[in-house]
Amino acid sequence: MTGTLVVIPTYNELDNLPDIIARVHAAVPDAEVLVVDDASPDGTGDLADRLAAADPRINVLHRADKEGLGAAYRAGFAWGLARDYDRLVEMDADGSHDPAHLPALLAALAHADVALGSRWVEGGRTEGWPLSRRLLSRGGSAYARFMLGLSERDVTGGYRAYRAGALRAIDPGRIDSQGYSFQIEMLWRASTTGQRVVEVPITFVERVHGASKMSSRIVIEAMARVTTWGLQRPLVHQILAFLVVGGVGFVVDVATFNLLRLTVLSPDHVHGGALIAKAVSTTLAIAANWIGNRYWTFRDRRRTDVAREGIEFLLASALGGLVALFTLGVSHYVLGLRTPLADNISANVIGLALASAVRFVAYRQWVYAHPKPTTPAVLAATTEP
Ligand SMILES: Nc1nc2c(ncn2[C@@H]2O[C@H](COP(=O)(O)OP(=O)(O)OP(=O)(O)O)[C@@H](O)[C@H]2O)c(=O)[nH]1
Ligand SMILES: [Mg+2]
Repeated sequence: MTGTLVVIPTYNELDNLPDIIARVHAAVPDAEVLVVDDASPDGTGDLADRLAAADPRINVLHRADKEGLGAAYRAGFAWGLARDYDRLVEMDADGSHDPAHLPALLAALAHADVALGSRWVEGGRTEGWPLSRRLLSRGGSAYARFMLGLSERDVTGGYRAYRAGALRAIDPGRIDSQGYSFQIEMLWRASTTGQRVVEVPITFVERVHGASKMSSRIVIEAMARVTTWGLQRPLVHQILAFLVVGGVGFVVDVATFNLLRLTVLSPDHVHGGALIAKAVSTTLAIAANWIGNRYWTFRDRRRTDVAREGIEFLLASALGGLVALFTLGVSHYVLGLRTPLADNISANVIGLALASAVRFVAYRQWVYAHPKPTTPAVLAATTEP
């Protein structure tokens, strides 16, 4: 069978279902609809059966238990792929996803494999959402984009159209997320399987009837999963490890400095004690950073020539120090911001951030630029004539 299948999962959507299906057919008359109902206590499933009996374009898949949005979509997509629809759409029943956007989403499949209904691109928006909900959605998308290296703006939305081939490649059966992370994982798999993804602006309308099934559990599931997936990506792992190591180095620096000043290098007894204490504490902090980055952050790239790595690491760290000094200099002398607060911000907030960024790039692109050759490569290189 060819054609379009709109999959609509429902749980207690009695007041929304007839309207949403009628609007789907008003927008795309020949679309087929599949209602996937998880034994809704309010009788949504029975209503769907009655609607299906009166209209051959409507189908119903009954499931015995409420198992979450992810499970409902997996079953609905499998149903549609088994019947060879060539375009499959996912859409909420609660009216948040306006069927009037369907033609635009389907049209986008002419030159893409996946079309995302997007609230956060030019022309897209939300209606009736409080600021907190908008921030949660945007923040969640931003976090997932960073952790997973996705380029789309709206990665949690649930209004999407897929070509059948793309859906087969994504293989929803392999996805085990339930809530929002189902949508994120679908998109992530679309990206890793090389699908062309486009975003189509939509207006997202807050539901009018019925209760939201969104819960803190769903948000926590999404955060935890995205974090776990992201940490498996080398760059994210490196950035986070670098920051942790830097934090430890900072503690070593401050603790050593104060310990020395309070004991053997007290300024009352030793002339220039503070300077010596700072020199010692900085050296120790750089050493701590080196150990942490060599054996953790960049462990798969650490070099056999330890001395050379150490010298380069020291130079890269010094470069970071110069950047912080330069930032303070510009702020203090060029911009004339001379209050203690301004000095602190330029040295310890902006300067530190810039210096850390420069150090990270220098470590990654220079000191630890090359992955450690694997043993067979080393052997091959050394046995070559
Ligand atoms: N079959 C099935 N459908 C579900 C389940 N949970 C939610 N749904 C449906 O999935 C769609 C989205 O759920 P909503 O409760 O609107 O969740 P949301 O859109 O993330 O949250 P709100 O914006 O607050 O509405 C709706 O059509 C629900 O009826 C479930 O466990 N099983
Ligand atoms: Mg909703």
